Amino acid sequence: MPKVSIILGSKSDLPVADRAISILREFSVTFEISVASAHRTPKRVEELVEGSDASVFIAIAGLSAALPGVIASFTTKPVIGVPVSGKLNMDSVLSIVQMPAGVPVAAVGLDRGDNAAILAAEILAVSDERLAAALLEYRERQAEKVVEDSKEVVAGV
Ligand code: RP5
Repeated sequence: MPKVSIILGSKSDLPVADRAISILREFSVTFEISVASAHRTPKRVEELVEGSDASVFIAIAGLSAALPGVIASFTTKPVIGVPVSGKLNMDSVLSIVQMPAGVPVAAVGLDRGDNAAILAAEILAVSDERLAAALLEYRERQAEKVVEDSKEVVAGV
């Protein structure tokens, strides 16, 4: 049973989804992935959400990015929206952030499929000790890299 459902508004959003997929694979979090558009295939979005056993949704969309909000309208499971960059950028960011009261969507940064996957893992880790330990180790590795980077910068000046 997949723990995370990734839904893309369009196949063109795949590069952003790839960032999420590589993080989910790194943490051995099972996922399913599909393409469904809030505007072009609204019924398909409803069917996918209502038919999914996933615990967390990651919705990736650009332009007038209604997809995360529409997914949230069909479920009380957590929905993480990933705005996809384009000509304007603020269009997708605001479409995802500015949800009306009562139907929240968590928003990560522009094209940040990786952060969406980490946040999904953090949500799942509340009841998964293995995942919580893996996330802690990931943070420690990040911190070590900053220290190593600093040494390299100092040595190169
Ligand atoms: C959005 O419109 C999609 O999520 C995508 O980011 C954007 C462009 O879609 P395509 O015209 O490339 O299918 O709905």
